[in-house]
Amino acid sequence: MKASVILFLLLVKTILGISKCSEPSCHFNPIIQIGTESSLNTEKKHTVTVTSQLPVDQVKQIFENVSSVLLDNQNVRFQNLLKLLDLNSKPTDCQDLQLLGSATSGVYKIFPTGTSGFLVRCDHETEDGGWTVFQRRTDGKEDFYRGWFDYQVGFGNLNGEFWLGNQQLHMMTSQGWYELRVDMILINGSRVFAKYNVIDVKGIDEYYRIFVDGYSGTAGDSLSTDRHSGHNFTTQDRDNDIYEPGNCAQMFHGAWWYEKCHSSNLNGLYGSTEYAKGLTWVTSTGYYQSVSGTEMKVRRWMHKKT
Ligand SMILES: [Ca+2]
Repeated sequence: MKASVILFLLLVKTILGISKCSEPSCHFNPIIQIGTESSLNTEKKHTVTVTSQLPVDQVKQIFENVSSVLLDNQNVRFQNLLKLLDLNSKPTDCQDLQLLGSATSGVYKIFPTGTSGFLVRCDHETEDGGWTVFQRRTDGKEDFYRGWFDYQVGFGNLNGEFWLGNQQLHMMTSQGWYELRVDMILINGSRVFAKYNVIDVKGIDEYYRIFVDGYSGTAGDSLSTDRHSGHNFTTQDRDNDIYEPGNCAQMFHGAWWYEKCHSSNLNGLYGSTEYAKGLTWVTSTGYYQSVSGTEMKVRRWMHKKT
């Protein structure tokens, strides 16, 4: 599988001849296929096929039709896709690292577009690997009841419990098209997951608002509903939710994309069985139980190719 992926990229790179092309409007004749087997929503498929002799602007136009919620940062996303085809460029996420030969889960440095690089945890085991992990709870040792700045820049230990940082999550998910996977361990020890075909996290000016869509999995959907998708990030010291009488983060001991207030709260109080304060994922735990472990991770669609 991995060998075929690299062969494919080399083939595309050769066909594209990117390094020989210096004109901004130069033509190329690629066959780029990006996508997943499943649909973005019930109407629209992810797969975008670009064939022969299309000018760059036309290719961009095709990408623009992929999803209305991902229209921001078109140019950055597109340029990044081209950069991915250059195997000598710096890895922009764990997907790149995997394509470059990394096979072991652990801590690595990545260089998303527009950043000088930062450390992340890569999961190369779950569902073919290539996942960049941005949240992890394992034992309750890290304090997750923190303020806006801590959630903006990240905290914790990449080998233990951590939040990577809203800014990092924004930079990563703006550079391409990403899917989201949430892995959870229930208190009875069983593992469940929720996967979403699309995740996009806006910048600080838009309060790190999240969009998620395209659920599949075993945990049930407690994130892409109206309660979370399209809502701002709120912390105990920064009330960006739409609950008028109060701050959802304060009420439920968390920090999350709250509406008024939540059906999931994975940055909540570890182990809590108080109403809606724990690490709840309502479709799996209800409001009076916590999950005992979580990992939230993203991966570029480029993973899926033929
Ligand atoms: Ca409020």
